[in-house]
Amino acid sequence: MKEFSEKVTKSILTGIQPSGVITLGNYIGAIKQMVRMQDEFKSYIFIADMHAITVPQDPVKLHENIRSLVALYLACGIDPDKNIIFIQSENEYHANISWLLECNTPFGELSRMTQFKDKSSKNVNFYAGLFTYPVLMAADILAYDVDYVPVGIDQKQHVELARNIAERFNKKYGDTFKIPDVYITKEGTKVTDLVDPTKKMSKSSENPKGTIRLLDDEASIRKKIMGATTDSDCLIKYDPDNKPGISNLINICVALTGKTASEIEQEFTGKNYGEFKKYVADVVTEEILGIQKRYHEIINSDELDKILDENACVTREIAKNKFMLMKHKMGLYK
Ligand code: ATP
Ligand code: LTN
Repeated sequence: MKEFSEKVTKSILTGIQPSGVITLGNYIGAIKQMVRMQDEFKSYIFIADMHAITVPQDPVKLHENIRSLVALYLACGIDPDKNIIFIQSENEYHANISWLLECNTPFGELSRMTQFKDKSSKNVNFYAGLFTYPVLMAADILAYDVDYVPVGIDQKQHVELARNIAERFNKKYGDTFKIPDVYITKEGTKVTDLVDPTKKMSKSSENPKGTIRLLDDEASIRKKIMGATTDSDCLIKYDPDNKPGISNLINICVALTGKTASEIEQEFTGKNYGEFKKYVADVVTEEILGIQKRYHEIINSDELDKILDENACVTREIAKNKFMLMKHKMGLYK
């Protein structure tokens, strides 16, 4: 069985949906943070594929996205020796735990989830899974008795629901779950859409020109950056309110080079937007081409399958124990 290093005591768990190829936004805002956290925490990182099917998915594309997301994680520096990376649907106990939790979750509490209200109001045809999704998320979290759940602010309400569900279950049936804390990931590193810099860059975005995906080819990455929306005053200055386009490009450079915004401003004093964009394109392509090189070595390797098979076993064992304990507490045994 895989063991975490003895030096780390606190644990985290986080999931990302394979709803498209991950973007530069996901990389800068989430994955780079996970890489930084991997020496400090026991980390469970999983591909939330059962969450992805709460909205319609093309099966062939979904399958491709799942495998490619795992390979991208590894290529971005998530170390399989320090993290347990796994695919949610490979561990049937998440769904089993979720059902027991659903039967302990008031309908009214789920009706208050803002993400459900948002997503269901945009589409007349939505499915029951979209409504019960936060309970599956609670199951993902509570199965592993983790200390923290790092998520963006949009997921905070779901983690709070998981805490409520756990507290209520513990009270009703006796101590069963550790109560996790939400760990809000920094907003400072938000990357915005290149065409509409007031919007978040998002992997399910419909406009490909505004989004850089980690598997885009070099020419198209350069083209998207050179075509990024800016403004007409020709000043390279960090000012997110008045110059969202240029500020987004500066943010990207800060995240990828380690330079400060004012160092970048100084370096480009008196230069034009074309020169600056060319620099941004060089920085981004250098980073992404390095990731792609590692990705292509990993995607079809036996190593990937070995890691996923091993971690499916490890996580199944942990989640199975939790499921058996819950069943027992609820009187579901012969
Ligand atoms: P979707 O389009 O499917 O909603 P998304 O690309 O918006 O996906 P999520 O799957 O919701 O991303 O988020 C995965 C992680 O990436 C979260 O931690 C989130 O905070 C982070 N993230 C997503 N987009 C950005 C962005 N543009 N800038 C910084 N961080 C981001
Ligand atoms: N719902 C999250 C993904 C997710 C998750 C989780 C995150 C599913 N299960 C458990 C943290 C912990 C999203 O859509 N970003």
